[in-house]
Amino acid sequence: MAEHFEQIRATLAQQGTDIEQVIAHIQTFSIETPSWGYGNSGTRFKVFPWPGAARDLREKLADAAQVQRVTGCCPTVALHIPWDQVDDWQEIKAYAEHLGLRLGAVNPNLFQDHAYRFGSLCHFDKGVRSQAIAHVLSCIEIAQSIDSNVISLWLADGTNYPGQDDLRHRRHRLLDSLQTIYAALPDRMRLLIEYKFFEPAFYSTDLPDWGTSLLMAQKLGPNAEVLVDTGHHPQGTNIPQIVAQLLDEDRLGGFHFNDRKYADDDLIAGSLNPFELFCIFHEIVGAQHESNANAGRIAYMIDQSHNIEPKIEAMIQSILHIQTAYAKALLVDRVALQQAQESGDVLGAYRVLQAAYETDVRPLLTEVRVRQGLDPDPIAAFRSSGYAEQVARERTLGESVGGYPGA
Ligand code: LRH
Ligand code: MN
Ligand code: MN
Repeated sequence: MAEHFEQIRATLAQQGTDIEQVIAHIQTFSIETPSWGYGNSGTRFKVFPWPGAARDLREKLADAAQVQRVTGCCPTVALHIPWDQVDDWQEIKAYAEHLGLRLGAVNPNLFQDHAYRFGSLCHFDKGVRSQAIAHVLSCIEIAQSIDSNVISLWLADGTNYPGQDDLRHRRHRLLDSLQTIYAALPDRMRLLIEYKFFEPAFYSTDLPDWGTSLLMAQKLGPNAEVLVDTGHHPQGTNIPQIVAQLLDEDRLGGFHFNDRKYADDDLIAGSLNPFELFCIFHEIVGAQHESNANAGRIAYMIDQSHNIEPKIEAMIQSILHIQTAYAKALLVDRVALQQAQESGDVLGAYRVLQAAYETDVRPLLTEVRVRQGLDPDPIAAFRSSGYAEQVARERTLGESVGGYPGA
């Protein structure tokens, strides 16, 4: 291990990079986990209850604290309202802090009320639009009261059949609703607009792609940005290029990481396509090198709902994959890359990237963890803690409060 670490140090030194800089970047990199990833949820076919899965927000936070304990890089937890509806937010905030956590992005739920059959912010009925707007405004208030400065907005709005509704009118309603929401946004708060190309609507989706989200964000103002959920693109979409474009437009708000093979499968981030994840981080690190301001304020979040996997371990595994992808991107020899690019050396440039991707960064991440007083193997640390067995004994098997679907 030590020998491998020295090898990485030497390779970086040859590139003119001090390994301490790389370590410092990894140490300051944090990822937000979602409250809804800790409760029982599944597919629309079946929810298989996990023994000991969290049943309410306090238990979800307790589980998130375990993820933070073994990884050291997940200090915040995203909320979904009303899945996480509580009476006293100050009490929950204090509880989170007692666990060493902070409350993160607030996600308004605009898809599970009966009123939303034909949409929420785009609905033809002004009354429904007002209900949806009022819900987002109440989420802004919650965010303010818990010192969170991110609202992540995702709509299930769309149509199932051509002609079902007027697509341009829906767009006008969307913009109008978003403008009302944006006007209520406090200065320091950001509105992250998430897109998804299909599901649950199967003919048109009102926010289907990054371009539409970007247009909306640009019309709203500087505090509106785009949220890239990695599971929300058609097959073959070049997500790293979307990331590059958004960084260049100063509108990359954040990520919902997860992996998928077919559609919005919400699998462990980096489990199926780790190279794509690496390429995403390569774009971000490249922008960081050029002091792109946007690259420094990206909200890195996970959005996964596990059905058959152990939920806490799946979350930790995702973190490890994301950290690995970032660490590898930090190793890219940018000088050599630029030289190869500018001399038309197609394969040479590719091989620079490949050299970083193929580096075993485990010794580097071990070093980072040991310096933070963590176990080099967070999954093993979690397993040996006995926490999973303890909560399986203490928490009775049951449906979680909130979750998706089966909530
Ligand atoms: C929609 C989505 C969105 C929701 C979350 C539960 O597919 O990605 O972010 O809020 O899942
Ligand atoms: Mn998402
Ligand atoms: Mn999704």
